[in-house]
Amino acid sequence: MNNILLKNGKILLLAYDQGFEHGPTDFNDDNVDPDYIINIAKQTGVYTGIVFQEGIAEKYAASIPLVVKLNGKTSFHKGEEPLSLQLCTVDKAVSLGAKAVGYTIYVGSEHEEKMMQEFSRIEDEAHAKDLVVIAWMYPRGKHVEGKETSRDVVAYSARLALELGADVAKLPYTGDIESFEWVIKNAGKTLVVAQGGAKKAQVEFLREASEIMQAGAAGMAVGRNIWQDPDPIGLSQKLADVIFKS
Ligand code: FBP
Repeated sequence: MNNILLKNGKILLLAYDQGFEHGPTDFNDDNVDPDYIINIAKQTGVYTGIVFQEGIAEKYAASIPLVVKLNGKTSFHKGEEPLSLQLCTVDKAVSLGAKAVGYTIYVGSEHEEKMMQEFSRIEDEAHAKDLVVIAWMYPRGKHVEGKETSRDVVAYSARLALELGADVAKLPYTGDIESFEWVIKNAGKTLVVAQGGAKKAQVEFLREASEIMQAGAAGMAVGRNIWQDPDPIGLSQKLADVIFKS
């Protein structure tokens, strides 16, 4: 894997694809504007990459290493077995200046095979172009219901990311250091970054970040916890202290 997303061997991504995944329900008058998010990244200088779907990547200039998310699904199909298919090609991501591509696999979904096949093809194409490949490994669907953050299911997801050839696996935090250490061991040479999740109090978010790093993670990919915070700049700096100084 090339080192483009690494600083001191760590990764801190600012994720902003929630407008696609969740819809405007996550936004207020400020963070509905992609430039507000880009400004957080520019002003703080702490993010090693920024994650967009292709449309935002095309229309907004970020000047921060770009991760283009290649698949996505809306939130209109709750209760169905999740499936997220490719919407943007690797070639298009390259033409937008991407240094990395991201793809979500819903581990445990009845459709996981389709996503794994698509991911596998994308991964070959992206590696041939020297892009970093990030797998969003999210346990979802009735076969893993209630176990989305359990040690064994998240460790299995981490292992799949390694077996599939991902450079980086983005995984949910399991809630304690010991179980997340096991997750990271299963990922082998695939780097693990933890997802931020829904907005929490700053102390809780920073405590979780510290535990994630103590477990040996390479970093985090965060969205709502930063750009829904009233002080995204201050919180980004506090988070960077945890990620890069651990
Ligand atoms: P957050 O830090 O806001 O959770 O963002 C991380 C992320 O993976 C986004 O890239 C994605 O849009 C979102 O979470 C999906 O969350 P979920 O599948 O839980 O709805």
